[in-house]
Amino acid sequence: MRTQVGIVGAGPAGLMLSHMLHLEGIESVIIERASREHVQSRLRAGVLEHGTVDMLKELGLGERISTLGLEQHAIDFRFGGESHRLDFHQATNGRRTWVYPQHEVVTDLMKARMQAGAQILFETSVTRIEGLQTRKPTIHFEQGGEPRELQCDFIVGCDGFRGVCRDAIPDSVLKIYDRVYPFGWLGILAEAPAPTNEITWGCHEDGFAMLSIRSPSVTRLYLQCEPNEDADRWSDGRIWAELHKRLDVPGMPPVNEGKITQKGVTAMRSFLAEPMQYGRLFLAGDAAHIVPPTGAKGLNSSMADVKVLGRGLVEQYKRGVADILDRYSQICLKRMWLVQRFSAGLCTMVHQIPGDNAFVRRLQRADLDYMTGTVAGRLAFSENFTGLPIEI
Ligand code: RFL
Repeated sequence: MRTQVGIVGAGPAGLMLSHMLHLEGIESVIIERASREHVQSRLRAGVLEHGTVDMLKELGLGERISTLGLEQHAIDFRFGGESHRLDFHQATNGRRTWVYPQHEVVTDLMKARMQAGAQILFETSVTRIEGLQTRKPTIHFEQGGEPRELQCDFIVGCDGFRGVCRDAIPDSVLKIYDRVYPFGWLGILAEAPAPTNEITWGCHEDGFAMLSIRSPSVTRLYLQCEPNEDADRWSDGRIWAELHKRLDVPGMPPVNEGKITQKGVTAMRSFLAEPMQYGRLFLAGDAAHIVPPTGAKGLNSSMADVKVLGRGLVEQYKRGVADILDRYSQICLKRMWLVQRFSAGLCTMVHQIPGDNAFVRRLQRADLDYMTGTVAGRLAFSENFTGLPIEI
């Protein structure tokens, strides 16, 4: 088999890149380990940045977002027993975010790709990639128990944090930056209307909590917990009691209880691999970086990478100009370190960190006061949360 761009992974990054290339007449093949149903039903991210939504709309994928997406203008930070509403729409002169679940983004992308006759090999595992410093890099995979090969001009690793592509970059070249946080999130989906349309963050002395509307009848809720917490130790009663304690404040509608339909624990990690390219291999999305979910940057960062890479590949194929491709890692890393800074900073500001003393806790409180109570603090949060520009 042969193609122009071989893509490993049909998550949001892989599907979006394949879609962008198709619109410019560039051929790609995606190889995906999981089934199509599995890929489309994975419940993950929910907040889309301004730039991500613009990108989806520009590429003809905006129809369902326009009707199902819930536009967000503010976050309600709750601490000290009070509500502190941070209006990022106002602070940035009109920038906003959308609540539109990741599985809906994937569904839109999958539909567009399938309608265009995309070549996606599902339930097919890539075992290794090689020849990255040659003009004919190769993807090795297994199909029906048989070893096969796909020869490409370029390989793009969109295979997530636990994929195989990053490992193909020699240890002497690859530098890893990693931080694992000493807490996790117990996440639930509940059949209950959210008490407000706005995302609510509870920064409580017993731990962080978050509430986000998913649809008029479904709420997504998170509670800070131990990093390796057993979700079964949390009865429904215990979950609702903690959510009320950490999120409810006088004068605001309390958390609405309902049937819990999904429950799971997410670990918190900051991770970055440098460089994001090696010879004819490019890494995009979670394959290159992970952020704690506090800043809602994971999916959005995957889209930002793909925007740069898509443009670089188009320049290369259409005009023979390699400038963007050559600088891909440099362009993405500059923005990604700013995203890491924001996500890690927010993560340590709002969680209770085991072992921290009273002084650190008062500093956390001062950070929250500054962020919500000053013009500069509100603006800094707002421009980061709604999405930093991509300088190509
Ligand atoms: P993905 O989605 O992990 O897709 C990688 C794909 O590669 C496939 N694969 C392979 N295929 C073939 N051969 C192999 N050897 C393979 N190895 C792996 C996998 O099956 C998979 O289909 O990476 P991508 O495309 O970079 O997308 C990244 C996003 O999924 C991720 O960043 C977000 O979900 C993170 N995230 C959030 N991001 C946001 O922007 N906003 C949020 O509000 C937000 N909330 C979250 C999140 C992630 C969470 N979890 C579960 C990690 C909330 C949670 C709980």
